[in-house]
Amino acid sequence: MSVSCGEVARFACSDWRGRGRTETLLTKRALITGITGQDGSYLAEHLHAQGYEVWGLIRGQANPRVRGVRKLVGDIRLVRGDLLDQGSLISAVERVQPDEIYNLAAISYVPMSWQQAELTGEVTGLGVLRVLEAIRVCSGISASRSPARGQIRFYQASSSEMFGKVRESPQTELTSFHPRSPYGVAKAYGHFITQNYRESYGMFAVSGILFNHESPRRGAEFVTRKVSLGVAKIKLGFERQLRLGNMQARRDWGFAGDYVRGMQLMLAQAEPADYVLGTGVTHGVDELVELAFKVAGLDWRDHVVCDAAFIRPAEIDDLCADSSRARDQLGWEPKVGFEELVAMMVEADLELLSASGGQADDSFGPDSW
Ligand code: NDP
Ligand code: GDR
Repeated sequence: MSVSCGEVARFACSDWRGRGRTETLLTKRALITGITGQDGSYLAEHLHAQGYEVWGLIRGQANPRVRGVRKLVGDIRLVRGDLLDQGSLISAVERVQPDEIYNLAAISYVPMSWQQAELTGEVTGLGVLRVLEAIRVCSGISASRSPARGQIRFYQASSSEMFGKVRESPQTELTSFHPRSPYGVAKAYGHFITQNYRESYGMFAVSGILFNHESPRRGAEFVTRKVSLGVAKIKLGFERQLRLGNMQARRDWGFAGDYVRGMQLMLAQAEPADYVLGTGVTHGVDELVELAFKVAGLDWRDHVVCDAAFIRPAEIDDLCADSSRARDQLGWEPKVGFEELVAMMVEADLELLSASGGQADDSFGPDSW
């Protein structure tokens, strides 16, 4: 029976243990870890629009962020699981029986990785191994038994943080790593273990090495959102100052909505491979700040204070992506430029804070490392 994209069909099939089931299936079923994060919600929306049945892995007993993601992406199903708990991941894969798994879950805030280095290694590093093991066990794959056709395809959220103290610029899939934080080190482990499972077991496992990508849904602890929220609070009279760390750092910033398209394209290829996604253009934190204040008709020099509490023990000075492989092989290109992105974020926060009387979901407190 052939089912074209987006069509729905009823048919009987067996799960990986051979138990029969009859279900209504969409063409593809995706399981997303990290569904409550920035990328999780955009990816869920994108896959849903492509006709996928979308499942999200949720941790915790009463995760407060579930309501938020349900509001953004109505039509998702949820399954419990935690990257720290191997059994829960096996149960989740067994229950969902996905065609594709996107592993977006991580401790992703770089300063926190110095405060909780071991936990970061467990979640952001070993967590990747646990998801791969769940796939391997549920698919009956071993060193002597390759995966059958129709195997689960796996996407790992690798990061430009792995390049760290960069060896060359711009960075490609072949640039070697010199991570500068426990987070970057953990991501490098996740990257290599994904590659290793591909090479050891023939799994369709790929890493997207993504450069910074932002949006109005970005966590308030990251610099772009901290700035857009700060500008909005100052403009509306709720605050007078914005305290920041290293204003000289440079990043390759893009829009998250563009990057999730690339994730799905990576899993749609005939052969598994790793890809860099970025804009190829870098800007300084100082440029970000100047532009964000300008969008609100303010002068940053009247409000921004440099605070040593936000300086990191080891910094990455400059990152710049060379996404030629993604452009040539996936046909991927970012659509939203830096100026548009900053304006989008400042305007969204002005609207949010105007409506909420200055309240935003930035309750983490000061984000010094
Ligand atoms: P977020 O920090 O917004 O989201 C992280 C997600 O991980 C949350 O949904 C969180 O769930 C989940 N999570 C944390 N710990 C666990 C755990 N133990 N078990 C299960 N889930 C857990 O990240 P982004 O959406 O920005 O990024 C997505 C991924 O891409 C991350 O892996 C990040 O490191 C990586 N990345 C991001 C880039 C960016 O610029 N945004 C660039 C390159 C890579 P909960 O709600 O329960 O806390
Ligand atoms: P990054 O993003 O560390 O690149 O990791 P972040 O926005 O936290 O920092 C970017 C740069 O801004 C400088 N900076 C500040 N950063 C924060 N958070 N707060 C400040 O007050 C501040 N002042 C200056 C930082 O020093 C840094 O140089 C993000 C995360 O999403 C990772 O999970 C992801 O892997 C990488 O991007 C690619």
